[in-house]
Amino acid sequence: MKFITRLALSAVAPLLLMQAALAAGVNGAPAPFDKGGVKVALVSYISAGDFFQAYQAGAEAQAKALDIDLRVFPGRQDAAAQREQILQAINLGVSAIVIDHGLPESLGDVVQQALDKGIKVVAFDVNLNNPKIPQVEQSDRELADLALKQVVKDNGDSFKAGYVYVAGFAPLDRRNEVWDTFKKQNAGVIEKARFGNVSDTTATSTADQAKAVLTANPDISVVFAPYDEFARGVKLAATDLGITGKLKIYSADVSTADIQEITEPGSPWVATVATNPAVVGAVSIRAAALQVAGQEVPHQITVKPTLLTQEGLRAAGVKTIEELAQKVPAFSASDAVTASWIPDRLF
Ligand code: SR1
Repeated sequence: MKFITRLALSAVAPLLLMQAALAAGVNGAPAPFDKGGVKVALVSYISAGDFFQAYQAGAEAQAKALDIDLRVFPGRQDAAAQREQILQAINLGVSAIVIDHGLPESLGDVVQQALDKGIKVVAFDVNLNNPKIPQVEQSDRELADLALKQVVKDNGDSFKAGYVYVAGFAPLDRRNEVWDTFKKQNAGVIEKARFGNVSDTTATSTADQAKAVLTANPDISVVFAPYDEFARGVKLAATDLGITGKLKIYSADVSTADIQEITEPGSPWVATVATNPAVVGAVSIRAAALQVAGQEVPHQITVKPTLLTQEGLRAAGVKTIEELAQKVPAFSASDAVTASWIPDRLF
C-alpha cells in the first residue's frame, strides 16, 4: 500500500510542480497576481535601436518577476499597425496595455475602447492626455538641461550649433522646449542647421543628413543630438568627413554600444544624459500591475536621468551598461511605482 501511495505521489508530483511553475503567482501579492498568469500587452511604436530593445527587455524581466503573461507587439514605426495591435490586445482579453511611444492622434479612439472595457493603460513617452492613464517619462526637460549645462561647461556660451530634432515625439518635443529656451537665454549660440529623421534606419539616415549639413556649415562646433541614434548618425558623418577633432556631440540615452562609441579614442561624442531603459521598461510594467491590482498610481511617473561624460566613463573604466549599473545606483533600479509585493531584483 505504502509502495502504491509513493508510486502515485511520484507520478503526480512532477505535474503539480509543472502547474506551480505555470501559474505560481507571487507570494503575498493581491489578486490577481497571487494566482499569476495575468495577461498584459506591451505595444510599441519604435522597435529598432538599443533604447527600445533594452526597454522591452526590462519590461519582460519585470513581467516575469510578477508572473505576468506579457504579450509583446513590436511596432515598426507604423501608426496604423500600432492601432491594429491595440485592438488585437483588447481581443486577447488583456488586463492592461503599456503603450510605448506613438502618435497621439492615431491612438485616442482605440485607447478609449480599451479603457471602456476596463483595461488599464499606461503610456510611456506618448501624451495620451487622459487622467486615467499614467504617463511615464525620463524627466526629459531635466535631461536636456543637464546636457546643455555640460555643453556650456565645455564650449562656453558662444558657438555655432547643429541640432537634431524630429517633431511629434513627446520626449523630443519636451527636450526641444529646453533647447529653444537655452537659445533665447544664450544669444551667442547660433543654430546653423536643424535636421533629423526617425525611421527603422535612424542612425544612417541622420548620418546622410549630417554629412550635408556639416559640409555646408564647416563652422559648426557643437551638435545637440538628444537621442542616441541621432548622435550615432552625427558621429558617423563626422568620421566620414574627417572632422571628429573639431566637433563635439551631446546626446540622450546610453547603451553598451554607445559607451563603446563615446569612450573610443578620438570620439567626438563627449557626453550623454540617460536613464537605464531597462529600468524604465520595468517601471512601466509596475505601473500597469499596480493599476490591475486596484492600487494607486501617480499620474506622472518619472525616472531621473544621469549625466555621463566621456571623461567620467573613461576614468571609471566603464565599458557596459551592467558596469554602469554597478557604479550608478539609478542604473540598476528605480523607486518609482513600487510596492512591497512587487519583486524588484531584476538585473
Ligand atoms: C524618437 S523618440 C526617441 C527617444 O525616446 C526615448 O525617450 C529615448 O530616450 C529616445 O531618445
